[in-house]
Amino acid sequence: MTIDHSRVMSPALRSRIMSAEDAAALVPHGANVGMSGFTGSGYPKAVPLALARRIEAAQARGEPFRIGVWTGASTAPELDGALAKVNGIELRLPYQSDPITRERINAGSMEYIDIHLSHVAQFVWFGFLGHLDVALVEVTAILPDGSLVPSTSIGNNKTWLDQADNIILEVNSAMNPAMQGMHDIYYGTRLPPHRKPIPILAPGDRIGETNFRCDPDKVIAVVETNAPDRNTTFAAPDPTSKAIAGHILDFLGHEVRRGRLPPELLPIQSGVGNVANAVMAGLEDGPFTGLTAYTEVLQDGMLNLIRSGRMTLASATALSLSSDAATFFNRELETLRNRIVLRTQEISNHPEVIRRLGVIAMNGLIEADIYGNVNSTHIRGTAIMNGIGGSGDFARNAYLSIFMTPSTAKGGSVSAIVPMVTHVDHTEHDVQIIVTEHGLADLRGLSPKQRAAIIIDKTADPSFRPALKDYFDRACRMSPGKHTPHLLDEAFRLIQPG
Ligand code: 0RQ
Repeated sequence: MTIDHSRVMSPALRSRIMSAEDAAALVPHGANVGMSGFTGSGYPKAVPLALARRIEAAQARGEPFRIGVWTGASTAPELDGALAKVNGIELRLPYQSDPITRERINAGSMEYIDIHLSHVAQFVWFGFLGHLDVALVEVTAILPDGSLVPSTSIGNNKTWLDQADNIILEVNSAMNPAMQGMHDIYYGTRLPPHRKPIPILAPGDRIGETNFRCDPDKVIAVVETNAPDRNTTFAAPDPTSKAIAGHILDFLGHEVRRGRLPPELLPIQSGVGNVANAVMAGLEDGPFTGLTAYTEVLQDGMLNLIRSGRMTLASATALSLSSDAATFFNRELETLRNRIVLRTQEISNHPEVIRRLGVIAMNGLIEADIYGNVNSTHIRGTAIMNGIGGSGDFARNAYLSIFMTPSTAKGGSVSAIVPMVTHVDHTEHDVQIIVTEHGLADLRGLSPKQRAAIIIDKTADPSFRPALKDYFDRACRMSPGKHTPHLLDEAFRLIQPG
C-alpha cells in the first residue's frame, strides 16, 4: 500500500497524521459519528475497521461500546459490515444495503431510521436527530489552506464537517487528484424562515465551491489510506430487465411524439441496481440524444451514456461504478470533469430543484398494489431490505414518476403486484407509471378502480392475474366503500408466510 504523503498539504493538519487505531481511540462509546459514504463510494476505509476491533476488544472486557452511525447512504463491508458484525452500532441512519446490518436490524438488535435522503442534512441542522459528536470523512486531499478536496461521493459530508464537534479525515491516495474541480458544494442553505431559492436552473449549473470548508481546530486526526471503493460489478442485462427497459423506452418515445416530452427528454433520475442499469443500457441503443441526468447515483450505465455522447451532462452526489468503469473514469477524468457535477445530497435530491427541472424518476420496488401504492423497503411488511433512500425525494416531485420491477420475486413464487401493499413508501398519489417485463401501466388521470384494471392486466405475471382479478371483482361487489374497494380480511392472503 503506497501512500502519497504529499496529499496532506496543510502544515497544521500534517501534524495530526496518525494511525487508524489511534484515530479510532478518539471516538468514545455512545458517540454519534457522521461518516462519509454513498452507495459504496467515498466511505472511510480504515478507521471504521479499527473502530470495530476496538469495540470487539471492549466487549471482550465486558465494557459497553456502541456508536450511532450516520452516513449519506449505503457504504461497504469495511464500514457497515465490520461494525455490524461486532454489534457496534446502536442506531443507523439514513440508508443501508449491507447484509449483516440488515440482519441486525431485523433481529431487533440495531435501531434504524429510514429517512428521505434530502431530509438528513436539514434534520441535523434543525436539531431533530440529536448531537453529532464526530465527523469521519474520506477526502482526496487536504489543500494548503485546510480546505478539503472531496472523494467519489459527497453525501452529507458538508453537514458532518460543519456540525460535528470533532473531525477525523481519511486522505485516500487511491482517489484521483484530478477530481478536484468536479464537485459543487453549496453553502447557501439556511434554516426557515431565512431560506432563499436554490439557484439551479439546469442540471449542470454550478452554484457552490469546489472544496469543503473545514475548521482546522476541529480536526483531531488525519489518517492516510490507499484503498479503492467497493466497485460493485453489475450483472449484464437479462431478458426481464431488457423487457422492462424496452417498455420504458417505448413509453418515452410515445411521450415525445405526443409533445409531452422534448426530443432530448428531461433530466433523468435512475435508482440503483441491475434493472436501473439495464434501462441506461437501453437508452444507449435508443433514439434519444442530448440526454441529461439530475440524479443521486451515477452508475456504469449512465457513465456509458456520457462516454458515447448520448448524455451531455450528469449531476449526482455519488459515483457507484464497477472496477472497469472506475478505470475508465480515472483515465478519462479530464474530459469527464466538465460533464459530471457531484453535489451535496441535500441539493442532488432537493424537492425544489427536482420539481423545477421536471425530472423523469425511475426507481425499483418490492411490491405495488392494484391501486398504485408502492412498498420499496419492507419484505412482508416487517423486515427491512434497504431503505427509501432518495426514491421518495424524486418520485414525489418528479415530472414523471416511474416504478419498475420484475413481476415476480423468489423464482416466480411471489407476485410483486398484490391486492394491498404490506408497507407504504410511495402512495398512489406519487406513482404515475408501473412497469414490469409484461408491460407498462400508465396511471395518470385514472381513478383507483381504473388503475386497478390496468395494473393487473398490464403488469402482473399471468400466473397471478386470475387471483388478483378475482380479488378485485369481489372487492368491487362486496367492499363497504366502492372508491378503493378492498376485502380487508383477505387482502394479505396472497402473501406467503416465512
Ligand atoms: O432479494 O437477492 O435475497 O433474492 O429483494 O430485489 O429484484 O434484486 O431488485 O436490486 O433492483 O432492488 C426495491 C430493493 C429492488 C431497491 C429494491 C427481494 C429479491 C432480492 C432485491 P434476494 P431485486 P433490486 C436510489 C433510489 C429503495 C431505494 C431506492 C431499493 C431483493 O430498488 O432498495 O429506490 N429501493 N433508492 O428477491 C420478497 C417481494 C420481493 C422480494 C424483491 N415482493 N417479496 N422478496 N424481493 N421483491 C438509490 C439510493 O437512494 C441510495
